[in-house]
Amino acid sequence: MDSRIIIALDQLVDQNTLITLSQLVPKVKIGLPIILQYGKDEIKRVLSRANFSEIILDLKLADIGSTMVNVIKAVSDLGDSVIAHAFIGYENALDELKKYANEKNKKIYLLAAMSHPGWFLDIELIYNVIERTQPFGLVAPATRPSVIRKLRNSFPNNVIISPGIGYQGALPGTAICSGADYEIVGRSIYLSKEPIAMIEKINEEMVKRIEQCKASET
Ligand code: BMP
Repeated sequence: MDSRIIIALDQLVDQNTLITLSQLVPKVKIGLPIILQYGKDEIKRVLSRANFSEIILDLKLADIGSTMVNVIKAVSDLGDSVIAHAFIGYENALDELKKYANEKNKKIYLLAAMSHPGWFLDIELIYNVIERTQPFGLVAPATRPSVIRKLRNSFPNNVIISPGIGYQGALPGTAICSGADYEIVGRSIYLSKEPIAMIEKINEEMVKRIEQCKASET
């Protein structure tokens, strides 16, 4: 099975490590902290020899449309897709972001619910925003499998990517067992002294858990 890990880079690893990681996992999520810390050109340089099939920009977008478009304009050549919060709503916010993203051939992921314990919004509140925005994908918390199941039932065609594995407590494979397509892993990898060995270990654990949950379904 191909790896279903998305590396969340909120702290930079060296270029050689990144090249090897890109041979092991399909996608990377570039965090705002490293863009602010190192600048766009340095991030571009570090990514240039890596071989990710998708570079997702996590610019923490939650604003009126015009501001979000300006943020993306500044760094859009870094990646293929952008994540935006769904709770901000559609008119003069996600509608404008969607229009700009379509023009620039960028995919949009809507963050439907968050992974940390303090998140308090009801998932049903944003269904209408998802329906209207028609994003490529959704971000949903690995720490809340029931939320992933609800989203998967209501939005069978969206790619669901899921943070919360490792440092936030969810075990590798749990989000995919609930209906996600990819699991986002950050600190467990970039803070590890041996990120390559760590990714292999997480991958193995993920595959094992997915096989177990598939077997229990049949
Ligand atoms: P980590 O594996 O280190 O917990 O990283 C998770 C990544 O996913 C971070 O980049 C974080 O900003 C992001 N994220 C999250 O953890 N929960 C959410 O609800 C939404 C996120 O974007």
